[in-house]
Amino acid sequence: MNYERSREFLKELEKPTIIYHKDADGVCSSALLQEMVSGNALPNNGPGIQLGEDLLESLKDSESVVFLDIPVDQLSVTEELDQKVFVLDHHPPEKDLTDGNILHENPRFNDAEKYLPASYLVFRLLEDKKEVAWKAGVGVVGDHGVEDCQDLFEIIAEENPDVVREGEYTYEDIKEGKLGMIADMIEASKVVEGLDGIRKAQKVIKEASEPNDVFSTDLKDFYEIYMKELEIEKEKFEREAEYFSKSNSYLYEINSEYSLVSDLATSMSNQKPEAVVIVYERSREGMKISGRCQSGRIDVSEIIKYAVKGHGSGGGHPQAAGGFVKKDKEKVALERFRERLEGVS
Ligand SMILES: [Mn+2]
Repeated sequence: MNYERSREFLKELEKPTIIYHKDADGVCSSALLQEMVSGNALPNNGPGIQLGEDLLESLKDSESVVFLDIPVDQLSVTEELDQKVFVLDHHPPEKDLTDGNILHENPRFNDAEKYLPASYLVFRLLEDKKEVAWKAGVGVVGDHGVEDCQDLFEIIAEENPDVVREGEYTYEDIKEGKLGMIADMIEASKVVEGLDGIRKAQKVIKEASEPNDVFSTDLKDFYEIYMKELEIEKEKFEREAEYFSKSNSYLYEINSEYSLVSDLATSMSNQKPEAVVIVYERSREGMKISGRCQSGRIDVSEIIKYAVKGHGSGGGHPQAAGGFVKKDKEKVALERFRERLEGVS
């Protein structure tokens, strides 16, 4: 990651369109980048890391493009753009896109083990903007990146001592504090209002001058709706999930007007770290799946890949993974889950 080279490259861009990942890190890194470049910021609008056709088409007319927190090296979008493109990402890279008009920065090119979320990287690009360090803190805690970003939290503790106390900065402490709550509020905006919610959250973070500003916005309402709905689903999970005692596993179908599949899986897994938790939701398009096993006792990524094989896609980490099954193949996938969860011990 060469900060000086990135600054030079960004200086040459006039009003780039900034495409950011639709999560707390994407929201915060784009709000921070708007401190140094003027340009519109839009969330990526496809499923997962994808960009919708309409968004990609509209990018062809913009002067230049910045991709933030999106592993576009796994997509083919940059091949379709001939203007200047800056890619700033921290996901495990598949290839280096740097070439002619494209500058691709990722700290993992030099150090595969370093985990520095996009918000941290953009904050470092800014230089001398300590008053907005807390925005980077929100993105970093949203991405579980506190450990490798200790220097950032030292700055926040100096600037906002009421928000982060000086000392050791652990994920648990930061998550439980105001910065963690703001990260959850951004997530809640997406769950409750989808992309509109994410856009509102981005605007709120961009305009806020201190963390407390965020607590008197729409985001607070989204957060309350979200927490209430999550509580209802957690209770239903306890009553209705199929339990497989031999493997200590749960299989649960969620049916909510909000998109809570992965949040419910995370939440139940926090309560039952030894158990395998599989949550799924059917829709007109097919079936979305989220799996967790906090202790790592059983590799959920492997189980999901097995269940969706030939009928969709899936993957992730051993402790946390996701998948999707095409319409009319839900039954096949569920039978495979049951077969595996009954058998594994
Ligand atoms: Mn990120």
